[in-house]
Amino acid sequence: MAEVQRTLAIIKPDAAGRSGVAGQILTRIEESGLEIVALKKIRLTEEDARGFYAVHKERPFYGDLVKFMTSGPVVVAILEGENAIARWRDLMGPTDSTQAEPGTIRGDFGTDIERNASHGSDASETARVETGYFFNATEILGAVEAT
Ligand code: 3AN
Repeated sequence: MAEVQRTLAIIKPDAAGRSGVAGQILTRIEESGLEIVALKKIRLTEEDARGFYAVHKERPFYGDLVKFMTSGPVVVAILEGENAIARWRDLMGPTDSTQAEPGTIRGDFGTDIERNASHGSDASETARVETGYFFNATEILGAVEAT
């Protein structure tokens, strides 16, 4: 049986700032069978964004990425289901929106590699760190019983 996982989803400012788009993305998540077990709309501070993307701090795009991620509200969510990490990444499509097929979130709502509409954790350990970065246990459905 496939492992039940949790993964962090972020609807980035390019998508969360467009009327109706966050709702469409949340609908796609629910229609895919993934369960939204935590959800909030927030505006990241520079410190939030720098910390979240700390693994990329030596990369040339880091400054621009932090600027973009703080440019407007984001919607952050925890998704749960069997193989949730890979399933959410499949729904999003590849990091570079110009390479993403129509029908994927990045293909339909992203622009390029930076303005790519959404984020998803890439592995179990990053999912654990990333979900904990934005949510405490009392904000996650079932988390208290699950731990
Ligand atoms: P993903 O979010 O698909 O796992 P990562 O972890 O490689 O992709 O990159 C994190 C974020 O950094 C991406 N979502 C994207 O917004 C940004 N990024 C990655 N590579 C580039 C790049 N070459 N130029 C600009 N932004 C980039």
